[in-house]
Amino acid sequence: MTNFADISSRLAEQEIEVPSWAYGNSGTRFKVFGSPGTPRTVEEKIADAAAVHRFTGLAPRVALHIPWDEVDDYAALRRYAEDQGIGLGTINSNTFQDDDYKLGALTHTDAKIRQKAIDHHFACIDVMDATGSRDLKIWLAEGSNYPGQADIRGRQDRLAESLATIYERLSDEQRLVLEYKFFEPAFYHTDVPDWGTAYTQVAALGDNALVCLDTGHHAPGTNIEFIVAQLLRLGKLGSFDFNSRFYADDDLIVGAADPYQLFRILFEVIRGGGYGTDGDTAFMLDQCHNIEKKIPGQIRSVLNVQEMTARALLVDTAALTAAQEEGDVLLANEIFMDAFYTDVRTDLAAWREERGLPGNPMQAYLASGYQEQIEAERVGGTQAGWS
Ligand code: LRH
Ligand code: MN
Ligand code: MN
Repeated sequence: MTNFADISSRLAEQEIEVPSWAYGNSGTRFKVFGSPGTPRTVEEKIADAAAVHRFTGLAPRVALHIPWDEVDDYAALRRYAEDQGIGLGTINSNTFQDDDYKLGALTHTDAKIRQKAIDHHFACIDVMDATGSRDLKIWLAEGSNYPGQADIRGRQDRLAESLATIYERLSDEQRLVLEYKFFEPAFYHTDVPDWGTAYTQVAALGDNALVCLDTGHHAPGTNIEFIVAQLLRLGKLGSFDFNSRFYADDDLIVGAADPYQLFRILFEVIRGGGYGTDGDTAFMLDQCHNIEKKIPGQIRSVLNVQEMTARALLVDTAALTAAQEEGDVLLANEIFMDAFYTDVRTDLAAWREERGLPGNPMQAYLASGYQEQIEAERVGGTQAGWS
């Protein structure tokens, strides 16, 4: 049996990065709903992210998306974040909202357009130098809609060349993480559709090039924990973009659609040495809160990850291995499920209180007056940029 006391120090290793765009207004292509209190500036998004960290102790960094979070002085932005009690995390590049990239960016047949996209990544690396960010995250909206439209092989070659040029610009402390997605916005073929392609591309670059696994970017029924196990085995799981999906790239609250899947993923992360001080796999959220309040949405999200991490840490691995090796199928499954079915909420509340955090972060946030204050003060909040 593994008890909560056995895992409590491991829980302190958990860090979850939140996305700046989760605090902006977002929606679907049908409607973006405005919400009172939405940040009007990058600084206000950072202040909201800092609030999530104050109440949960789980979210010490906020990721930025460039140009959505463009400012004149990134060193000043870093100081602002640090004054608020958090750091600036992953820098996400954006080559999906410029007309020039309609037929591709890093894969485009026109060298001038490829260079424009590479230059954008160089600018992102300059931002990283000023913010102290470790990771450059690249998600590419590139592909084609019709068979025959593009030379899918030639695009892989150009992608490899462009990525190598970007990778060369990174310092030894910086990393490139390449995110895959099986479809959208292209519908016939996508240039980085799966972990195999992402792995192939980053393996050719070097040790500081890794894969980002966004949980919403797989076909229904995909065994994501198997991908986690394989990438960790290969030393190439750089980061997660956590969220939930029912149908497509829904970007819902992580753990909302299928907490058991989240548990299984986290079990493999721990098993594979990707958790906390064991490894370098970054936990990030990539979510949008279209109809719920954004800060509570983020609080719920980091708590969901913490709760499933605790349950995954509770798996009695010695007993599990013994049952597996004896071929005791049902016992092995029972040991696994026992941990999943353990309600850790009371233990987690006590664990937080021991560390000077509110036992119930959601309640504490709602009682703090922060939401009322931002709703009264901020008029005319902006769209996340992503809708
Ligand atoms: C693409 C994606 C990628 C983007 C983010 C806004 O679907 O997951 O990570 O940067 O959404
Ligand atoms: Mn993502
Ligand atoms: Mn996505």
